[in-house]
Amino acid sequence: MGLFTFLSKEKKENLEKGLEKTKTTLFSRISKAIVGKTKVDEEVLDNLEEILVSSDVGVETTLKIIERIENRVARDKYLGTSELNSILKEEIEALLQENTTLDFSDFDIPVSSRPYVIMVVGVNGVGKTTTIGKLAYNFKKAGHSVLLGAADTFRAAAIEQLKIWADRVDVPVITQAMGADPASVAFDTVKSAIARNSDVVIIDTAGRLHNKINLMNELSKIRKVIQKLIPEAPHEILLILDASTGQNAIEQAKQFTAATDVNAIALTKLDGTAKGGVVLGISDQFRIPVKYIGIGEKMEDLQIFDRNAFVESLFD
Ligand SMILES: Nc1nc2c(ncn2[C@@H]2O[C@H](COP(=O)(O)OP(=O)(O)OP(=O)(O)O)[C@@H](O)[C@H]2O)c(=O)[nH]1
Ligand SMILES: [Mg+2]
Repeated sequence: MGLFTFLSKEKKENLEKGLEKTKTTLFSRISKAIVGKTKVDEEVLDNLEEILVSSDVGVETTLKIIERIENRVARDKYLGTSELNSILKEEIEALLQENTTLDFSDFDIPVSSRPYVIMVVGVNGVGKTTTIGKLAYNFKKAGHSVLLGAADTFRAAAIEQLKIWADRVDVPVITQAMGADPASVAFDTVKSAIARNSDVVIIDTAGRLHNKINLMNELSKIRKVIQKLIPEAPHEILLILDASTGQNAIEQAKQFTAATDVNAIALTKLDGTAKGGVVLGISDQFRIPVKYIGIGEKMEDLQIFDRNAFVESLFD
C-alpha cells in the first residue's frame, strides 16, 4: 500500500508537470475572460468557447462543453464566475465519462494472447520510436519479456535509433538492412517472438514513404504477413499522434483510422505544449481509446491515459 501510494503520487506529479503549459495557458486565458465579471453570462460563455477552441479542444467537443454549461446556467438561477473553473471541470469530466471506451489501468496483457503483438503507426516525427522504447521499458518493468522489430527500414537512422532504445531498456531487437522489406522484418520478429516465448512484440514502422497510398499499403502488407503466423495479430495497432501539432493530430487521426484498423491511440509531447486540450477532443470524438500519453523524452515519461486523473491534474 505504501509503495502504491508513493508510485501514484509520483505519477500524479509527473502528469501535473507534463500538463503545466496547457494548464497555465488555459487558466490565464480564463481569468482574463472573467475579469470584472461576477456572473457566467453569454459574453463569458462566448469567450470560453473561443478559449477552448484555441486550446485545441476542437470545435465539436468545445460546442458540447459549452452546451452543457449553458444548460447548467439555465437550470441554476445564478452561476458566479468564481465557480467557472469547477463547473468546467465537472462538465468535461461528465462528457468524457459518457464515452464507452475502456479505461486501461496498467501495463498488463491478456494471458490468452501471447505474444501480444503491437504494431506502431503514425507520420514521421510524432514519437513512434520513442514511445516504443518507453513501452518496452514499462512492459519489462511489469515483468513481461519484450521483443522489438525494426520494420522502419526506410532510413538507416531509424533502425539505429530503435537499437539504441533496445540497448537502453535492455530488450532484444530484430533488424535487417536498410531498404529491406518491412513486412519481412515484421515476419522475422513475430516468428522469433514465438520461438523465444516473448510476451510482447512491438513493431516500429516508417512514418514517411514516397506517398501516403504507399504507406497505407505497406501497413496492410505488414499486417497480413504477421497474420500468417498469428491470425488474430496484431492485437494492437497503436496510432501515435503528436499533441503539440493540435488540429493536425486530429486530422491524422481521421486519416489513419479511415485507412487502417487502428485500435489504440498514444498522444505524445504533451509536455512543452499548451495544446494539451487536444487530448480532450480526441478522446471525445474518436471511438478509439487514447491509451497512452507521452509527457517527456525519457523512458519513464509515458503514462496510461486515465481520463479522470487527466482532468483532475488539469484543474488541480
Ligand atoms: N518532449 C517530448 N518529446 C518527445 C516525446 N515523445 C517523443 N519525443 C521526441 O520527438 C522526437 C521524434 O521522436 P521519434 O520517436 O524519433 O519519432 P518517430 O515517429 O519515430 O519519427 P520517424 O522515425 O522519423 O518517423 C524525438 O526528439 C523525441 O525525443 C514526448 O512525449 N515529449
Ligand atoms: Mg522512428
